Amino acid sequence: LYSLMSQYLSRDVASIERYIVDHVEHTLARTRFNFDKFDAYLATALSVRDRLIESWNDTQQYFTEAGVKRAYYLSMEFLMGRQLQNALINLGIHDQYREALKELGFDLSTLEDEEPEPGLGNGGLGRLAACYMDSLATLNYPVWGYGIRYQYGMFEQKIKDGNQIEIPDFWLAKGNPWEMQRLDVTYPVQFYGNVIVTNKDGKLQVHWEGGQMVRAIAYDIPVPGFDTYNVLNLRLWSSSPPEEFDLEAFNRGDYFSSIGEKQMAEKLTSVLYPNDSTEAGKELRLKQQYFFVSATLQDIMRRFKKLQLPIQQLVNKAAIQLNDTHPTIAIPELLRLLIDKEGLGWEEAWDLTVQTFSYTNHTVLPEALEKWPVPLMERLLPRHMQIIYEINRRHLECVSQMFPNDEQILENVSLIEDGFPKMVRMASLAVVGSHRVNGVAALHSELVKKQLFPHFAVMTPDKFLNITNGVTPRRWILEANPALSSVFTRWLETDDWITDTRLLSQLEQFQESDDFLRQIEEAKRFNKQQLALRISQLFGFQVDSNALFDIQVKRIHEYKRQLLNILGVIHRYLFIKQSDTEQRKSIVPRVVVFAGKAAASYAQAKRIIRLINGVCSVVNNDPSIGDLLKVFFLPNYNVSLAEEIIPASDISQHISTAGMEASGTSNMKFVMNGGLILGTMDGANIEILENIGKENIFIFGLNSDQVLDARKRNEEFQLDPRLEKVKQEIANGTFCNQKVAEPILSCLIPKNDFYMIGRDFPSYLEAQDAIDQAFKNRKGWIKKTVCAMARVYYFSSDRAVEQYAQKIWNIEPAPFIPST
Ligand code: DL6
Repeated sequence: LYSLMSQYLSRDVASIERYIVDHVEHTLARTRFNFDKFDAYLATALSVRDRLIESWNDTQQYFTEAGVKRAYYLSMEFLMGRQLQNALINLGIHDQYREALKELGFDLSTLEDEEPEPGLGNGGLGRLAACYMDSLATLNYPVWGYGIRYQYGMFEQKIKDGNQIEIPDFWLAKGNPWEMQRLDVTYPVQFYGNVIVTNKDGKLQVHWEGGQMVRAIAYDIPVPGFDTYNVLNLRLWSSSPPEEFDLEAFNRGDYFSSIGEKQMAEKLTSVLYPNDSTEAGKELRLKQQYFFVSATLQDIMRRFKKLQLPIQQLVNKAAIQLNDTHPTIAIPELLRLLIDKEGLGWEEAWDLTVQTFSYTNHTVLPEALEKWPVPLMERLLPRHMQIIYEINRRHLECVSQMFPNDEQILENVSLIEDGFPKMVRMASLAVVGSHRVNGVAALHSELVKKQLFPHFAVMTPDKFLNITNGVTPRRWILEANPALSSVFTRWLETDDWITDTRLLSQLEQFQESDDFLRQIEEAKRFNKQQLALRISQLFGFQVDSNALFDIQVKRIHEYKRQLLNILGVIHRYLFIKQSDTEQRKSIVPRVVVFAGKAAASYAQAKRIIRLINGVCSVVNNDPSIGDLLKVFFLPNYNVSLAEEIIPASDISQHISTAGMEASGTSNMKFVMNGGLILGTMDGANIEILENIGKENIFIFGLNSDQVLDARKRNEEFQLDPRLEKVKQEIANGTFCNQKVAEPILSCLIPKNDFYMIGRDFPSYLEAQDAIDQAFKNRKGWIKKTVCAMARVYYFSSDRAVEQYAQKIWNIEPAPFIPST
């Protein structure tokens, strides 16, 4: 690959060897004759980081000197995936490093596998943030990411006797070569305490005093773009005790309580919260949010202050994006800084705040829209609670002018929910305090307006917009699928598609070329063989790579309906078992793959994992089934595993109950990699259908209006007899014991079936039949995948971040061109 970046780097293999060996000797203090694989990985990573730091410094200095407006992406999660391969490819020096390491006796891809994956996110939301950082860097936008450096990321999942076991993931155990600790960038963060009002020369002044202090320390991770000199920054905060020792406690002889305080401070950023369990540890979660937001705003303000501009200019120099509701406390925090520290009046401070913030909503699930108990907020953040009350008072005044004498509306739109205790509605606060609010797919953005915030949408219709998610073609095509990438480059006679996915549309013209179709098929076969190899290493089963690979990988959640999938698998199993030799000839062999984690406290999701594993063991060990059906649950789904699985799919399932999946992003990745989708009319599936054509996607089930209607009516209906049979088999205990089976079966009683599994089951099976029929026509199938790949270019994160930059942040690209 040609790379602009590589012009500025030494491309010479001998110097690369020298850089690596230098780190072995001087950083790791090993001898050049004695270092193991992990040392080699570390030294390699450090040598790449050196290159990144140089560009990072230049880029940041350039942004400062040019005085550009910057955007800040605040996210509690960044699921970056492994860095080494990504950095080498983006810098255009992968081949040179492979060569240099070969000379040193190491294989680069083996070293890449040595890298522990930082699991600093739950799933789609965190991975989206990582895709956006890659695109922003590639397109030279002046943006920084801000987040938390959790010491324990998403747990490691093991499967024991079919059950999920959670193992803490101390990903930093062997150090992290990609980060730079910045002991020069630290801020105090305050909790608890009291609000004192003083009168100075007739002017009231508000002070937040006392309480607990924690120190935030910055860790910077350089984010290289593809084929550009620009390198962006991801700044993650870690908590530590304040610098001043608690002398008072010490002098009281209370040595242990002074140490206890310190440990408390360190605990703050120790663990990532799951996004689908609600109650546990609320206070710590809110503390994490405020800690991260407070440090970030102090940092942004410090950078702004260096420009020596009037504070009113903030909006021309900074745009702040709230990635979901989690960082919403930033809104009252900025107001507090502007009013209490900068001395602005309320109106001016409020306008500035609203113009600075924008908010992306990522879910309509009520349980994921955060609310905080008022008593907790009053105790932990007393000044913020006062500010929120004042925002609410003014907000309700506007509402009652627009909707006079309507108590119901006032109650609905109030930022404080009545009850015991009263709760602060953070999503509503995010809407009121932002000038733009976006959903992440067309349907979702409509639901945000109609279901979540109907009155806000009437009051401020121009605030709401849609920006459909996208994924980066660098990680998700180029790196994950080198076989397919080289076919693209060969036929397009350019690798420009890596930064301009629209070029992929030209692939469609080759669909009549047998040679092209053969190469596409070969790439797919190669990827399926690789996955088959992984399956045989994990489970000892040899699977046929000519079988249809049918994949569902994502968080395990009832609304994502892994249950519907496994019920379909059981039906298929029973069907094969009762088929005679003649009937079996027409059955398409399938390999069904599941992967995903359930939140540790989500009992039903864990039962579904248990059922899936029960089915795996019965089906795979039933000699009467042979190669016609094999089912696997791959443990510990993460970004690296996704990179292995996604290129190998023929079909992937995105089968959420319509109206419940905000967007989905793996649906985009699968299609880019030549897999077709089995899906519902939900999230981004709808737009994927519109782009690739209905003949290239398998859609089934109720749409979102029909789901709402069915829930409202909640009528009795007759379950499909095939589903009854499947239920009977589960009830018989074929796959799991009664403790697991009963709560699953009870959800399938029509009156309890919130997720519409019973209603969608017949059309799901019909769609599965259509897939089998289509797959039998090999050439027809490959043509479908080609059309889909050629037409899915819209879902690149390059397009998505450009929309954020233009429609929300109002920022321009700022490429730094070094003098050679
Ligand atoms: O926007 C990224 C991603 C979407 O693709 C998923 O559909 C959506 O579920 C996810 N949202 C969240 C929010 N929290 N919860 N639950 O993870 O965002």
